[in-house]
Parts: sequence; structure tokens; C-alpha cells
Amino acid sequence: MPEEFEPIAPGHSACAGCGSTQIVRWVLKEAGPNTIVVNATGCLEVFSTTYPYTMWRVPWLHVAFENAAAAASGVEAALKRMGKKAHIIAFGGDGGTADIGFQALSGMVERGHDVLYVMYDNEAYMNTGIQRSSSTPLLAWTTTSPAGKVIPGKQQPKKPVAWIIAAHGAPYVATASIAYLTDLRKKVRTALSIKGPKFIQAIQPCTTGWRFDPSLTVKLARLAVETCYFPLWEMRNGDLRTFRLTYIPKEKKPVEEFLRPQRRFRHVLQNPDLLERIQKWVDENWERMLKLHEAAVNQKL
Ligand SMILES: Cc1ncc(C[n+]2csc(CCOP(=O)(O)OP(=O)(O)O)c2C)c(N)n1
Ligand SMILES: [Mg+2]
Repeated sequence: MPEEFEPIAPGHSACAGCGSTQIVRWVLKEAGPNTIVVNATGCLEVFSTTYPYTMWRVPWLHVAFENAAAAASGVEAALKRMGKKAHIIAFGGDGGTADIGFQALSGMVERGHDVLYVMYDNEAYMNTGIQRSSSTPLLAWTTTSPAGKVIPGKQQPKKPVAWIIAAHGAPYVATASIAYLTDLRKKVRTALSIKGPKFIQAIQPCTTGWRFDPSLTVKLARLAVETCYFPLWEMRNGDLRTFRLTYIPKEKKPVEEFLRPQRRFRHVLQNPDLLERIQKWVDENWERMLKLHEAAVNQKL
């Protein structure tokens, strides 16, 4: 077998156990060397290019916190004008994607640019010191949603950003986890085979911000899915009839198993009412998705 393309050079300065390098590595292995990466400001950009080094073995463009999707749109338009073809892949964190970069992303999807946008979702602004984002889950501790006696962590649930992009009618939207690499790779392959804007939201356990032992990264990426906290799904053209859960756990684990190794949920694990609130959010979300999946598979939509 020919050796697989290795898109990442050693020597970057990511935290031990950072899940984002794995997301990038496997996405780019599928894409191959004829790829241009556009990278929003955030952890990934910072640790991958500590001057004078770079971990990227493909052309890489760093832009501001808020405009990866706009810059990727421009790269696509320029290549088209020059008559050249390459995969254009944008990587942004949850803050750079679901919050400050959302307008640029919405525009990129609405205009129909041929770009794959991958959001590495570590559920907070990690690079600047663990501030909450709209993708931070309910009741999680962050430095701007502290867990005190009166207010126990973030008061709002996680924003369903992949759904919102799907509602634009994007040709392909999916969620992914590095614990399910075959699923992740297949989704990247599918996305790259479709013309137009594609969006993949990949959950990224963050040892520093979620506060867990670095050896547990893949285990947490698996538990996020096995507890149905972060379901794996895909959908095409915003058409609910194409919605599919790509992995249905044989046994749905209690969300506590996902929360327990993470010290950002320590206050939740000490309070059964708080734990119940998170379990309820997970259950309602999962039930909705399971019903939709079954209706779509049975052509009842
Ligand atoms: C307009 C603007 N506001 C704030 C910042 C500071 N800043 C840089 S990265 C970042 C947070 C990035 O969060 P996220 O996109 O989730 O990526 P992560 O650091 O978690 O990888 C912030 C607030 C900035 N660079 N530009
Ligand atoms: Mg983040």
C-alpha cells in the first residue's frame, strides 16, 4: 500500500492530549496535498505556527478571528479566476465559527462557495483563557461563566450551530468525533465529493479547558457520542428527509460518564439537580434526533 499523505509535521506546540491536531490530521489525510487551508485565529493557528516553524505541509492562510469563511470564499474565487483546482478547507474554533465568525460563515454558505468548513469544537474560547462561547454547554464552568453558589456555570444550552448551517440549505452538513475515525473520514470524503459549501462540526476534548487528564482525550470524544451528548449525524441540502444518525449507541450511557472526568463539571457532579438538568437536555435533544432519523429512514417525512 502506498504511504498515506502525512499533512502535519511534528514539533507543534499543542497541549499534550489536544484533540484538534487529530481532527486536522484526519481531515487533511482525506483531502490530500492539493489543498489550501484557511485558519481562523485561535489555539490551532497559534500552536501550529510558532515562529519560525510551521506544522502545515499544505499551503496555509492565517486570517483574523472572525473571517475564515470570508477569506476561504476569496481563495475559491481567485482559484476559479486562475483556472486552478484545489480543495479549500477552512478551520475555525467554536468562537471563531458560531460567534464572531458566524456572519462570514452564513454569507459563505448563502453565496454557495465550494469550501469545506470544519469547526473544531472545544466549547470555549480556549486560546484567550477559557471564556464561554455560544457552543459552551449548559452549566459548564468557564472563566466567564464561573460556578458559584448562586449561578452554577453557563446558564444557556449549547447553540446548535450545525443545524443552523443545515437550515441554510448547505449541500452537506455533519458532526464528527475523533473517536469514530471511519465515520469522520467518510464524512470528509463525502463532503469533498460534493460541490458547494460543506460544514463539519467536530467535537474536540480540550484537556486544559475541560480540565481532564490528557490521556483521556479519545475516551471523552467517545463518551460524548456514547452518552448521546454529541450525536453523530449528517444531512444534505437542508432536507430533513436526508437526515441520518450515523451512529446509534447500542446502550445509551448516562451523561454523568462523560461529565465525571471533567473538572469543569465538578459542581454539577456534586448536585443531583444540576446533573438532572444536563441529562434532560441530552435526552430531549437525542429523542428529537432519533425520531427524525426513524421518520426519514422510513420515508415518513
Ligand atoms: C476581533 C477579535 N476579538 C478578540 C480576539 C481575541 N481572540 C483571539 S482567539 C480568541 C478565542 C478563540 O476561540 P475559538 O474560536 O473557540 O478557538 P480556540 O482558542 O478555542 O481554539 C479570541 C477571543 C481577536 N483576535 N479578534
Ligand atoms: Mg474554542
